[in-house]
Amino acid sequence: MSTYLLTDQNAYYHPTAISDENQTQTDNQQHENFVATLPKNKGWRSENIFLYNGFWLSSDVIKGLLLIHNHFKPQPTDIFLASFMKCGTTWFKALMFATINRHRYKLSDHPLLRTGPQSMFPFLDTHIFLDYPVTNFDHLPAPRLFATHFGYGLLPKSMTSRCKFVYVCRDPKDALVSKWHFMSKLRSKELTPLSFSEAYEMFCNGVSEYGPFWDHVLGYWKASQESPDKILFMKYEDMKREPVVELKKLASFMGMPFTAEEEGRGVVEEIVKLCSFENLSNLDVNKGGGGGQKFTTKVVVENQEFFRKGKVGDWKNYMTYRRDERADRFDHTQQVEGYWFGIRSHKMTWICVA
Ligand code: PAP
Repeated sequence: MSTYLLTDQNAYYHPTAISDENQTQTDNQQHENFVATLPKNKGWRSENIFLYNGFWLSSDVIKGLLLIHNHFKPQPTDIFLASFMKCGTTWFKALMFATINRHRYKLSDHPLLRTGPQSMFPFLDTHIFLDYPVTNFDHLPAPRLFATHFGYGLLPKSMTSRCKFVYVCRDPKDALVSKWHFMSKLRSKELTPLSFSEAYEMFCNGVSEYGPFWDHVLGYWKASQESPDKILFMKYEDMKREPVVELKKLASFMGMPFTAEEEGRGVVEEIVKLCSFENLSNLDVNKGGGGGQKFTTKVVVENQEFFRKGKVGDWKNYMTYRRDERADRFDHTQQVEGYWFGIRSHKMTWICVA
């Protein structure tokens, strides 16, 4: 069985092969038949993505979503890291795991240093079916940590009403650039490459895996306004600018605030340093040294692919603010269900106005 963690530590997993090949084939056929009934569009990694309950999803993650609805048993102590793709999952995985487990591991000999952030806790969307027919997470110690890219409205009520969510958002222009690089690397070589221009148009039209971006952000944003004790809405840019302040906020929300004594010893700064892009991206395990994220039996992504530049504002190398008005389209035209949600990109500050 595939497990994150193990007896005394929440850090490693050992997926094994699916055992019943015949049953798997029957299930897969039924799933493909169902997906074939959905509206489809061009995918960024695979040939197609499908519109399911308002979000564009790959066939694999639709399977994961259905399994989550049918089989996942949320615990009130569960904490989810939710995000749109390329908005900071890897970074926040490291920060959340290191913070929650700070009494278990010495920072000088931390599992993050040996395995990388991807192995710290399960990416539920696909991990749910890595163990045929469905992965069991009952053995994980509380609080269990999970990551997901699913939009808020897609998740079962049993999860959203009982569990805590940390949502990390990022300037969509940087998320687009990051996603285009990432998906281009993973894109099947049998398909024609996706140009940045095409990706830009698709992203603006909401057509990308887990999109539309704005529906994703606003789903969590509105829920965080209604239930601030259940959903913490955070921003990649804020964590970059004031990591100590933001990490303290995150720790308190997760129910493990830093004590004055810990703050005095510099524990917050040490965790920030441990999880920094500079530190993590230079570790062997994150530089092609064997670590990776197993999404499905076929899709395994090496750790190094989750570290590129780690900067705010790389979009400026891809979009010209005034000349072609591309950036402008992101900043000022997004109105969703009566909310304006814009970015003053020149200052990198966010405005969210109801
Ligand atoms: P995912 O959606 O596939 O899980 P995710 O981790 O959310 O990816 O995003 C990857 C981005 O976070 C990359 O951004 P870039 O392409 O603009 O460089 C990656 O470099 C960045 N990233 C990864 N780790 C860190 C970190 N520790 N600090 C800051 N940024 C990071």
